[in-house]
Amino acid sequence: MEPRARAPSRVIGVLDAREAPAHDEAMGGLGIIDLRSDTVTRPGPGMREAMARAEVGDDVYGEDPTVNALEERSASLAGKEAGLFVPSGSQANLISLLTHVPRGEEVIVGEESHCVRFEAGSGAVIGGVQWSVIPGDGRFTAGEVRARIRERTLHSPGTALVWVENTHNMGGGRVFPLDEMHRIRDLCREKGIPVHLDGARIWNASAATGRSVAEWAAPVDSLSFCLSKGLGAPVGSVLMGSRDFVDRARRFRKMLGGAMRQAGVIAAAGLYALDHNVGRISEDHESARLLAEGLRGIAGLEVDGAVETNIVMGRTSTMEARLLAEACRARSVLFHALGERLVRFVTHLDVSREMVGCAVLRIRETLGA
Ligand code: TLP
Repeated sequence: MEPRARAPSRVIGVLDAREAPAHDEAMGGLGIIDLRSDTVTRPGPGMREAMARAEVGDDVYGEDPTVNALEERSASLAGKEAGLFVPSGSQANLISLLTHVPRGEEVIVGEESHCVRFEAGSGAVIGGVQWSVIPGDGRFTAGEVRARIRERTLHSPGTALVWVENTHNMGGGRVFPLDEMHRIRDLCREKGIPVHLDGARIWNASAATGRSVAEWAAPVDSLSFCLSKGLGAPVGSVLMGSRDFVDRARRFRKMLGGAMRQAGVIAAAGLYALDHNVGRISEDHESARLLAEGLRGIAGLEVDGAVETNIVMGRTSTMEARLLAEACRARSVLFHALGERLVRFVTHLDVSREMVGCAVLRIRETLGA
C-alpha cells in the first residue's frame, strides 16, 4: 500500500514559496492541505519504481506489454471484452461520445455531469452531440430517461446514448443506485439505446457499496475509470467495452492525438495503483466524513447532505465562496469554490486524518466562528 500523507509538498504558484516555511511552522508543520481534488496526489516511491522498471514498446503498434497488461487487467476487472488506455478522463468521455453517437444526435445525461459542465464543451464542439439534461444531483430514474427518449425525425435529433456518472462529482460524490441502473439498462435495451458510465470515481462507488466494479459495469455497454483520481496515479484513464466498441474507439483516440508510444511508463503507474491503492479508498471516505462532521459545527458554512464517498460539498452563508477559498489559501488550506456559495473539498491519498482536523480548525478560524 502506498504510504499515506507523505512529507507535505509545496504547491508552487499557490503560496509564495518564501512565505511557506514560516507559515508552515506557524501552522504546525503539516504543510499545505490540498483538498481541491483527488487529482493532486503525487506518485510515491513504490509507484515511481514500478514506472522506472516498466517494460515498454510502441503502443501504436500494440507492442507495449505494460499498456496491454493494463488494458487487459482493467477490462477483466470490469467484466468487459477490451480496454483502451487514454491520457485523461476527459478524452475517455469524448472518445465514448464519438464512438457511440452520430453527429447531431442526442445524449440523455444529468445536467451537472462532468461532460456537460466541464471538458470545455468538447462533447458539443468536437463530438457534435446535443445534450438532453435531467435536472438534479446526477441520480435519475428510468422514468425520467423514458420521458426524454425521442425518435430521430426530419425535425428532431434522436436519442443515441444515455450517460451515467458514478460517483457524481457535482452531486457531492453521490453513488448512483445500482437497481436504477438496471432499470435504465432494461429500458435502453428495449429501445436499442446504449448506456455509458463515466466511472472516473467508480472505485469510490465500489468501496462505498461493497459492489465490485464488474457489478457496476454490468448494466452498461461501456465505461471508463480514472487511474489519476482516488487511485493516485499521475496520469491516465481506461475506456472499456466490447471488442468492437474498443476497436472503433481506438481510431478516435488516434484522431484526438491520444495514441501514445512507450506509454508503458505511465501504464505501470496505473497497474501499481490497481494493485496497491484500491483497498485503501474507504480511508478517504472516512476522512471525508470526519471533515464534514468538523465543518458542520462551523457557523457560516453549511455542509450538503450525507457524505457517501470522498467529496464534501458546502454552502457559505456569510461570505462568498471564492473569498473564503482565498482566505483559507492564505492559511495553507486549499479547496475549490464552484459557485457563488458552493465549495468543494475532496479527500485523497495525500490527506491524513491530522490534516483533516487541522483544515477544520483553519477554516473555523477564517470564518471567525
Ligand atoms: N474532474 C476534476 C475537474 O475536472 C473538475 C476534479 O477535480 O474533480 N469525469 C469526472 C466525473 C471527473 O470528475 C473528471 C475530472 C473527469 C471526468 C475528467 O478527468 P480528467 O481530469 O482526467 O480529464
